[in-house]
Amino acid sequence: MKRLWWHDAVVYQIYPRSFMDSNNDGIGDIPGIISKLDYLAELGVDVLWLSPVFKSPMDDNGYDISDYDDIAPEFGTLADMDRLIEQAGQRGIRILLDLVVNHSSDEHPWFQQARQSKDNPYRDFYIWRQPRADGSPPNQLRAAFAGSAWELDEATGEYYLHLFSKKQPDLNWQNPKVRTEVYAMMNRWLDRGIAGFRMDVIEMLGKIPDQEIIVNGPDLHPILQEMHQQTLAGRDTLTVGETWAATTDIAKLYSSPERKELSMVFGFDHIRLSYHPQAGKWRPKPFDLVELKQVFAHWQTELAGEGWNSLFWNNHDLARSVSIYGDEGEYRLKSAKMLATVIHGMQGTPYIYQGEEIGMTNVRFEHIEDYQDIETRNHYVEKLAEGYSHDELMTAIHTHSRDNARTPMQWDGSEYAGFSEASPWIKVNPNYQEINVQQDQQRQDSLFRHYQQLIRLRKSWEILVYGSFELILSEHPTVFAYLRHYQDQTLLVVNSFARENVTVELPAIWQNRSCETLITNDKARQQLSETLQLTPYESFMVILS
Ligand code: ISL
Ligand code: CA
Repeated sequence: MKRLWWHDAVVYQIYPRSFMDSNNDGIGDIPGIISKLDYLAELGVDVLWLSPVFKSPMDDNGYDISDYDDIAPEFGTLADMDRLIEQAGQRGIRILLDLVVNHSSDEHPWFQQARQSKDNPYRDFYIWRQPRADGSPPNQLRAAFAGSAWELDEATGEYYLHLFSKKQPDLNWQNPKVRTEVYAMMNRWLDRGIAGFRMDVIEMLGKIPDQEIIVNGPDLHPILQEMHQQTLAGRDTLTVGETWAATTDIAKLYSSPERKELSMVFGFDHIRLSYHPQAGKWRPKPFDLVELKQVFAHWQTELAGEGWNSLFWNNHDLARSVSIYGDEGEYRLKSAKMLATVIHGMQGTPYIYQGEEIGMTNVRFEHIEDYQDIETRNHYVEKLAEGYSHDELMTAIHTHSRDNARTPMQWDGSEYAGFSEASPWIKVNPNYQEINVQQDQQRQDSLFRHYQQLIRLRKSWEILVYGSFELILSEHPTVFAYLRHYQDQTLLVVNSFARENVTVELPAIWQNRSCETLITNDKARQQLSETLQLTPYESFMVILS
């Protein structure tokens, strides 16, 4: 396999609004990120992915862009962005920006033009359809943030498509002018010195709305190949697509190097295991570890040698991993280390989401008014009308609301957690006095240092980067164990998801081997016996000899 710089890279995701506020207006900003570059360099990450910082009316916290070439004033200026690229670069850290081009803001000049008249030159930048005979929307498509995906524009009497909020009209990727404009914009950012893009809902670009085909439409891969040709070709970039509907076969289409599309995609099959299969995230269900192991093993083995995996538990749309897969109580740190080891032990590029490195947890606001997220707010109203109870919805929100990931980063125990001196745009998680960077760093058993160590291991052990993956003990209900093989080396990674001690019998060929411990959240081992005695949430990585 041809070696590429991002094969052993670790990416850290920043949600700028909630990371660090430099000017005390309650909103995180780019100068705030710059002030924490030493912290990030100490962690050892290679890349920062910033959620959108472009000019935006902030209907969806910046995933609704009104000017792709400028920075939202609350986040800073273009000069701040240049400084960030420069100062991160000095520390060997590259910057990825979020490419949100399935839709723009309705306040983007393109849409402002488009809605002027049916013959405006920008009309075809968006997707317009006649009402049905009774005036109703063209079809049944639903928006991700509740309601119909079609909004009637009174002035011209047609509906426009918005798969997210009505302030996020979908761009028409069938129009070559849209594609040319987006590619030019991408090139301007790449020329400015960024290392690549995380591509928002990229699987929707080939949609055929009239057939209600939204993801994985027939033009998706041709579009991505054209995009690559026009922007990424000849540059040494990292690109990662957000693809909820990707199977492993589809992930290979995106990420096989010879197809020249993307470096990798985010697959979400593991995430969905805590969502109701039909009703989705607003009906949470406990995940099943045997299924979770199957999903990871499937992605690991299917993509091996053909595509590339991204490895993650968290992002700005998801629950905090320790709250879903680990323990928020007495085993918070220990289980968070275990979860980190699970991800960092596999093949692919690991992603760390801000606060994950100190074990931040879900938040449980009592009042729905304390939630700021458009998805949470809209679904609360819609689902209440559908007959869900308030209590049931609050439980779902406490489990899976996107705001779980968006409360301010907890830097220290001072008021507003050291994020800001002013009241932040969203309330701080009340647990900030126990859980914060300062507290963590004072501890002997720091989680930050566990992540630091995992990142270092990836740089020094090629087996972690290139070793093949083999699941063992696949039917065990509480232990996730796997092997990595590389040249004549074998790495064993064992992770207990149990709150109790467990004893497992090792497969015969791995019994009684001596070993070297690379990392653990408990005691180091020099020797394996026939059985493994594991303490609650124990986790370790050993090289077998
Ligand atoms: O989190 C989700 C799945 O339950 C969806 O709400 C989410 O909108 C979907 O994953 C797409 O996400 C991306 O595009 C959205 C934006 O709101 C998300 O923050 C972004 O990650 C629209 O741009
Ligand atoms: Ca600010």
